[in-house]
Amino acid sequence: MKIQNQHIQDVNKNIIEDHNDSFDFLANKLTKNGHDVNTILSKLAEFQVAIPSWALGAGGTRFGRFGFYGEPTTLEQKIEDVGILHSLTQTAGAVSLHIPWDVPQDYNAVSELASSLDIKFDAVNSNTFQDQKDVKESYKYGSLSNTSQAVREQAIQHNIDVIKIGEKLGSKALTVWLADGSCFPGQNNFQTAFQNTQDSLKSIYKDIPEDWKMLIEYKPYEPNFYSTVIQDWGASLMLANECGEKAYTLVDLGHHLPNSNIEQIVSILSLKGKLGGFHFNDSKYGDDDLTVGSIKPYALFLIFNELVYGMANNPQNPDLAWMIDASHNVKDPLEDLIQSLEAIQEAYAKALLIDQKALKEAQLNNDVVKCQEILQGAYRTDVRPLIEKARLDRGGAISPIKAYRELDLRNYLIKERGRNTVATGL
Ligand code: PSV
Ligand code: MN
Ligand code: MN
Repeated sequence: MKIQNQHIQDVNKNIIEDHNDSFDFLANKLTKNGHDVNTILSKLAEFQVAIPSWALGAGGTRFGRFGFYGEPTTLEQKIEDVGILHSLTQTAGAVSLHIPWDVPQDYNAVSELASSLDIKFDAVNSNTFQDQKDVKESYKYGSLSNTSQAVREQAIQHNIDVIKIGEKLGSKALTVWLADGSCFPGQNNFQTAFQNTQDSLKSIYKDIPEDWKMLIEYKPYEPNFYSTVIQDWGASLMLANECGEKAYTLVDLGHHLPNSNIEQIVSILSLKGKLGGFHFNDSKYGDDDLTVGSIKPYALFLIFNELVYGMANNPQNPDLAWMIDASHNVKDPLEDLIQSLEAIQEAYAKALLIDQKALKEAQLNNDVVKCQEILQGAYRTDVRPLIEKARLDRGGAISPIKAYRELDLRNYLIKERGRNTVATGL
């Protein structure tokens, strides 16, 4: 299913006047305060976030899964869903595939479909946290860290196969997330597990193409509950440094212990030129994978402050691979992703409003109150008209949720695909 641009414009018609009023008011105010509104708008329009193939269906928990009707079952349908998101929001111009869930049957057809919807293939993700069909070795006790060489070799080969698939689609990065770890003290020798992982990653790295990145994701716990081999950014950074300059750390917002200062992690990785990728989500307790910005929007803004600073001051970093990594148990996945995309844009726009010069001056004067005023002044600005305008200028919807509902898109998908479809993935 492809949305006609005219349909989006028809929905926009009813709210365009309101939008124009609030945009003009905000743009005047920002211009008076020395902001270049057009530059902000083009930065917002350029900011594209990848949608992972596993976020397009209902997630579920270990207690059960409540399906969402009309879920995509094939790779083509997943790409079409991203196409819907992109048409409405103009900020979801990429998809991140998970192998083996998303191995294309027909590479040309898949590539053509994606480019017809203006969608690129972002990082490809390997999967050594489940046992795959028709393979000899099991990952029950780990993959790249396993004490068995045969298991490690199988996991290494899988990652190399994933790179080859990504190359055919034009991806430029491999993301490695390992479930490896232990559930009980004494189960693993920490040093052996880490050393094995390092050696395995180095073997994979040899096959990373010249213009690719290898992104190493960390996570402190789950599915292993006593230890995780790559548990934090320090472990990830050590491994990336060992592998070489094409290897980077990937920060997933949900992969930190409670109250971690994620913005500081982001800042120091940027300084060291080792921040390569970013997974957005939100959480109250752990790796909850909730809608971005739904629980801690101020923390998200502070993280964006560091990202914006890093993008402006740390050319030693590559262009980051941005992705939403969320799970949808009670909401329509597409509505949830729209809300996430909006929250990302909102935090980014607010961070762009921070007067960096004034902040630096206040920091040099140790004017702590002023520093806080500057940050919170930007945070308290209602930037929604800017985001609306950035979308509208590119043919998107002023209000993507409203358009999604008014165009009755879920029912179209149900009619096309049937009710009880189940998306492959997490
Ligand atoms: C599991 O925590 C996880 O959500 C990681 O964040 C990965 O990015 C993703 O699964 C898919 O491999
Ligand atoms: Mn992740
Ligand atoms: Mn996660």
